Amino acid sequence: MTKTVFVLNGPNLNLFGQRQPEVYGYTTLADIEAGCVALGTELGLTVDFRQSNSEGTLVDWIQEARTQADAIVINPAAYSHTSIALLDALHAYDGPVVEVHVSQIHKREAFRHHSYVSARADGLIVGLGPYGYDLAMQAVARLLDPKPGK
Ligand code: CA2
Repeated sequence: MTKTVFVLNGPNLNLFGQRQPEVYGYTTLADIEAGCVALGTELGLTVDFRQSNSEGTLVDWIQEARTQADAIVINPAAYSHTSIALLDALHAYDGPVVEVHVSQIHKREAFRHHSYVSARADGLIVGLGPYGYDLAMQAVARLLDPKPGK
């Protein structure tokens, strides 16, 4: 049976490719979704890609992942820096979690340097643009099916 990965995206990420290209580039969230789905096929993973501007909806999806997803890739966007609710929800989730940020948050404003979600994430990928999602997909594939010595 193929394994399922929830790729969850937080507030304003639907605007990728439409505003602030100097920070976030020209790739749209639809492009990122297509890349994740294609890579998922290569890796034998079913991708369920979602975006919400609502913190509560993201909490609901993380709770849904407890029974519906083998791993979570999450870009919590601005909720990274504010949301204990997302952290608590992720603490109730047993599978691998990889946190992605398209921009290099540690080169930006001080308020972006801390992520509550990082306290639960098994891995972090920051500053590598949309390619970070590909790396996160490869990371969860490896975490779900570890190779000896790697
Ligand atoms: O670098 C990332 O992926 C972020 O998670 C993006 C979030 C930001 O709050 C985090 O600190 C880092 C914001 C995404 C907002 O995206 C926009 C895209 C175009 C125009 C306006 C916002």
